[in-house]
Amino acid sequence: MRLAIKKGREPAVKKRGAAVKMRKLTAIAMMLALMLAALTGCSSISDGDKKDLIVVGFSQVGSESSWRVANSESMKQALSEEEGFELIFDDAKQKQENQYKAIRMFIQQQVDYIVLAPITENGWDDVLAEARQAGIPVIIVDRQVDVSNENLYTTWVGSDFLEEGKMATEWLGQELDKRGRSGENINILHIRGTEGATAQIFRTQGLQDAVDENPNWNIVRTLDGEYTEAKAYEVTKEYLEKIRDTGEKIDVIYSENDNMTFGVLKALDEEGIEYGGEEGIIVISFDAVKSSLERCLAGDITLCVECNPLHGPRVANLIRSLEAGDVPQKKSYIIDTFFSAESITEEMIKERPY
Ligand code: GZL
Repeated sequence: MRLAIKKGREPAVKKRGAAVKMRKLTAIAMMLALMLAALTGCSSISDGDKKDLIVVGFSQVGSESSWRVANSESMKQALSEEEGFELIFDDAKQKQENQYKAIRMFIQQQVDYIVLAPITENGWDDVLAEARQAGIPVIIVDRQVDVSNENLYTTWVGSDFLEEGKMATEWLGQELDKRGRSGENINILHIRGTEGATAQIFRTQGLQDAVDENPNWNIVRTLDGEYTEAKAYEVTKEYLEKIRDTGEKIDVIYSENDNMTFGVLKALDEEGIEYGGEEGIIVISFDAVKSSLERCLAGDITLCVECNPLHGPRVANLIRSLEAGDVPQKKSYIIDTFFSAESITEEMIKERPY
């Protein structure tokens, strides 16, 4: 039945119907908005509150290792809107020029702070001078920068990589002693991280210093694994094929991160070379991510040297102290530890956050 409609007035029944329809449409719109916010991670923070957020541009090296993934997650959690920050995250995919681009983008966006995890130590003077010129404080995290003027960055936080190397080689000396092998010729296969990265420079120096002190220790080969499992597998496979008929033996593997260690062990498995245990090749690995601790428990890896990646809260606190007008110390070193196949337990692994 069609209702006669007087010009200019909605019949009540139609008005009610329209109100019901409007309420339904509003409910649907709200539900869609909430779903969109949940899906896109858009915050429920109003624009007004957004103005109070501290805007941070973070240039991350890449996602080359389990350590790096844990580091990124820590930064994202600590520099979240709930914590009072607006984070602009850029993954440089292990290319320094991408970090240059990211920093210049952050300058254009006039962020409040720039955080840089530099892929290598050199090549930062110009771009950091641009940030300084723009009046944007720069916090360096993890690896360090080698710059002509330390005023080009505000502060740095990260691990003491030389200390990590010393921990590993002092433990190795004790382990060889325990095995009654301290007088033997010891052949060391050295798997190096990305050349020029602070972690590589100083973990390598830790090994070299120990070799200089122990004339019976020999680095038989240094292979560049670039902190990735794939590259370390490739170069180790090639090396093992080369020494297959030479009788060259390996007593120790000194691998500058866990992902490279996994690649090395895969190549050893394919070559039928045994490792680990109390008699086999001693495997030393850096980072101590959960998956390497599990292989330590299994006896494949003999020593896991920690390199704590959870810098997010440390960086957030540095920014808060700068906001409060404090002047943080130029360099903040965190303390790492190590785990051996002899000491590691399932319970310890369960407690590890990454
Ligand atoms: C160390 C960090 C290194 C890790 C690797 O702090 O720079 O880079 O040891 C990572 O796993 O790729």
